[in-house]
Amino acid sequence: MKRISRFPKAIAAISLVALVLPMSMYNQASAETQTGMGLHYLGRWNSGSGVGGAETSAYDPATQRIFVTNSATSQIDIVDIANPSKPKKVKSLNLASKGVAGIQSVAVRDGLVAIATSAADKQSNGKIFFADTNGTLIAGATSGIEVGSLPTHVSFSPDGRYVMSANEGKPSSYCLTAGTLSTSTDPYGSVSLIDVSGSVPSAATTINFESYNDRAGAITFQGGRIFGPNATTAQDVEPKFITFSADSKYAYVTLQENNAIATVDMTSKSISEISGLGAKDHSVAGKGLDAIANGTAAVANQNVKGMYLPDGIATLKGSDGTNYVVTANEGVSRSYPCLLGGTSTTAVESEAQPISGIYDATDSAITAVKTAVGALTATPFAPATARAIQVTASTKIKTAYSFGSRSISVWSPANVDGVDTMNQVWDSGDQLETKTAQFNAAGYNSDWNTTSGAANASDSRSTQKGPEPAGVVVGNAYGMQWLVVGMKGDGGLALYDASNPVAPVFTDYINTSIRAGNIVTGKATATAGDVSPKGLEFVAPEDSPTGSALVIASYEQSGTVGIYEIPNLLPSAPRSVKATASKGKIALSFKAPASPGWKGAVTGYKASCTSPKGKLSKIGTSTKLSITVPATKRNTSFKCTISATSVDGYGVKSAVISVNSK
Ligand SMILES: [Ca+2]
Ligand SMILES: [Ca+2]
Repeated sequence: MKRISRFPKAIAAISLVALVLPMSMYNQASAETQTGMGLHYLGRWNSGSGVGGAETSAYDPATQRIFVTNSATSQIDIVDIANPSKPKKVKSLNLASKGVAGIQSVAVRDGLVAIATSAADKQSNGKIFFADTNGTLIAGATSGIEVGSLPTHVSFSPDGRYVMSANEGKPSSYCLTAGTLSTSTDPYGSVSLIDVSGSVPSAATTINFESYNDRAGAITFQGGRIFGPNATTAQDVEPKFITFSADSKYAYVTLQENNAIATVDMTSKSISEISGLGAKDHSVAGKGLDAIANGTAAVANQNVKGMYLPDGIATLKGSDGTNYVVTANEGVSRSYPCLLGGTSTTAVESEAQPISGIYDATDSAITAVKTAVGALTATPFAPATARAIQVTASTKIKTAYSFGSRSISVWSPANVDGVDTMNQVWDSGDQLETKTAQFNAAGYNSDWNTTSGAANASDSRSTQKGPEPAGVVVGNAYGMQWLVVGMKGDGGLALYDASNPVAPVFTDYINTSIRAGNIVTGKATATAGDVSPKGLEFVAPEDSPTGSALVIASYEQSGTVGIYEIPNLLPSAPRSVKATASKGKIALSFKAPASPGWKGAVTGYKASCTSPKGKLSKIGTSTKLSITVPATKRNTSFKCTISATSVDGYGVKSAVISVNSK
């Protein structure tokens, strides 16, 4: 297990400064120990299924159980995490007998578990199943509720009224039937709303994007992408992941392949906005990338544009109440028969092409890019070429648009403008790739080989999506807003303090992969640890079995769930302080703080008493401290401050007492 705090050892000395900081101060500096205010590994649950055995999890505070999608076996595994260091499986709910051939997502709220499933025919409509927290299907809805094609994410609205699914509607190919792209070949993308305010969930309202069919050009112009050959906008959009405004009035849904975010007006049950995201300019300082798989980690500026193509999305709240969304800009490319104009219904044609294979040799600028980073994959489709043309295997590009931006971005979403460009307020730039290079050199930009089960070579994914940030989750704890990013192509999690959402601060990184392990032959014992994080869940302290915030990460390649704690290092003050002054001593006694921080420990206590002759101090670990005082007159007044200091030295809280000498 690798675990890295956010600052180098040289800064450790600064932690002493915290002793004189104001009460309850949170200081960004941290010692390099496993005691900082960051992500601390608590435990792991192993599905035993390996790849696909644990893609996403939902936590129920009432039962302290997690519900884990096991798409390898078409079941939900119910796991007790009352002791997060030793998760134990309670039971499974297997849905194979219901015609389910894939489980994509799960959510839980107030005792109701919602499960997003697909049938063997991925183009047919999927179903949402509902169960109680013991894994019993809800009577009256045991056959599931039909939603759109391939529900890939399911979520409750914050007010608890709706369960919403994002239905990707992925094509099986772009091959034509009688001259057209049939909706049985490329189904509509959609979102479905199920009102769960009644006792038994009833039918879904499925909302498609037909009203945007005449706006494919506008969406592309505004930085989105509608590019499946012969597909209408309604067919081409692929809703992927949902987040809601805090007031439940709007949902924001990533359209991953389309490089866009759709706004759903929950009141009118309509799509009120599609916002294109544009592309990141990797030639700008601070926004570089490592586009060369040469075994060396080196982030550099290149004349390449990175399409954001986000998967995960979460809502951030500004201190003034402003609503923002944050996206994990994973990147995705299409690979289907007939994509590049072929007619074979079985030969897969891929959008992702090395720049060296599609650059226009008559253009000096792209030729220079090819010389620099020719193996980096890019698209021959829009925005590299005109949207309306038929792209073929011989289509050439003059600008390189690569997949994903290797970053997270914060956006200010619009709600009712029709088609627009999303307003970006912050991007992590090259920070994720730079930090993973620093903290995970051995596993840098690499995932695991799902056939051999072994880790791929470091730097091997640099020509594709690099660290591949795919999931993001936001939660509140200790008066702060936290943001966690899961990186599929790195294996690690990054923690940001996002209390100011327009300027999140990198705070910690953790990676619990084991490079020598194997995700195929070692899957029963999780020899590879946790590989390729996908679903992320944040558990607030008030809902947590430990009393501290938890992050629950589901790992799609290892089929494991990792549980991490963000400890509260902001201790409360020492309690029941007593002081007596006599015989040249001040004797102080007190009880330990009620919430002393990580693992119930504080580094120790510092008592300082001021007298007419100056300040006297004592540092100790005992709840009884004795301070020798110089000879003083009777009835000299001392004012004593007893401070409890957190284990990493930057959380301090104090109690004050006055005492007169006898
Ligand atoms: Ca579709
Ligand atoms: Ca490299």
